[in-house]
Amino acid sequence: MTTLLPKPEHKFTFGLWTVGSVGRDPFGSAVRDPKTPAELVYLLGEVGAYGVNFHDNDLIPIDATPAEEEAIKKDFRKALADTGLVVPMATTNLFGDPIFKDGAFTSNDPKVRAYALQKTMRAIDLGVEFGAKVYVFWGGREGTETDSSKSAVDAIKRNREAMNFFCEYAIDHQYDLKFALEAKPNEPRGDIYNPTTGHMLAFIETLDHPEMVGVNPEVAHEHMAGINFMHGVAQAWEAGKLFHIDLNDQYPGRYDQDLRFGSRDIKAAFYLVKFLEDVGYDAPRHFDAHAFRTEDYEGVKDFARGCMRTYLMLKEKAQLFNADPDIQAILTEINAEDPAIAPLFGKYSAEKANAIKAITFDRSSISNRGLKYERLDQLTIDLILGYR
Ligand code: GLT
Ligand code: MN
Ligand code: MN
Repeated sequence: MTTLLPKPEHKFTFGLWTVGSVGRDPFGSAVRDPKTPAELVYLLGEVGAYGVNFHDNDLIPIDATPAEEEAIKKDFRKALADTGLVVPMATTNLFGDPIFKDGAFTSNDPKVRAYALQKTMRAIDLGVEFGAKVYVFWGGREGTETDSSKSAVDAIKRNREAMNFFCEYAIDHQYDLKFALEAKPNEPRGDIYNPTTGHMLAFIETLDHPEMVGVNPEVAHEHMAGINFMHGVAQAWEAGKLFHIDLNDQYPGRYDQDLRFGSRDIKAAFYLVKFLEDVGYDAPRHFDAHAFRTEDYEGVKDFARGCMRTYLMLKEKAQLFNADPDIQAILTEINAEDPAIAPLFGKYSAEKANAIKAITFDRSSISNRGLKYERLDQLTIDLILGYR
């Protein structure tokens, strides 16, 4: 057993907006007093996080004067130096200000689209100034309530044009920066364009510089849509596009809950952690979640510690799974190759095609075989619950 203490190599990060959430929701006002960005960095240092991420306006309020901006940056920089925290990721707030009520890059109003370009370029500069290597795009307002209002095809084209613009901007400034697109099906808009990680992966291939752009999948966003999150993550990984990840939890079919990681669907969280650890995912593990509205800042620390602790417990469980003789025996059995058939797979040839066509398959003997998945699944449950 390890101590389950977070270490820098785990790359556990939190957004300023996560531990900094004051608990506002559509029905109620703040329940916690706001903390400054520097204070939040000290809080994260205390719980053992590796890094902190921000939206431009989490750090610098949208109407800050240049003098205020400098003072905030100075305090923030000092807090980073004091705690050793780094800033691996940054992003733009393109959803909070009323100007973005009908979207940013996809707005019908060219002035809004130009302002979104300006705000994002400035925010990229700010992120790079603090060392960010990944830049996230979450288009929370890029959508509609009524599809009478916008062309869905124009929206794709406008989004593409914006992403191509930022890729060239980063190249032009010789920034060591990759972009990560984050999908969400709805909320705050009635519907959001590119609603899943799969949509984003397809969109990326249409860009001028697809090699600079990957995804930032979020557990809650795919669970809202009832989708198996780990499958989307695996698709992104296999495509070389898993640049970042937002870990939290969510009951399907509900509002965006951003629950503590692993607190709702522990089995899904187990398969996710096992996947990330098995493949050797090495980018930040970002907890994009917030504490219950019932909590004070001690509760916020409990929340942050809990996210990391659950991840580390599940990582241990994944190691146990990989070393468990009963589980591994079943996996070996169900993954066995057939030496007579193996040479027929792979790249097409006329000979292989003819050979496959000529085989007589005994469908009933093949399908009569029990696959032992019930036993395998129960062994997994036993393991997760600590009975193995
Ligand atoms: C917002 C959203 C998150 C995004 C953040 C990045 S902001 O909290 O719910 O999922 O990752 O813009
Ligand atoms: Mn997110
Ligand atoms: Mn979310």
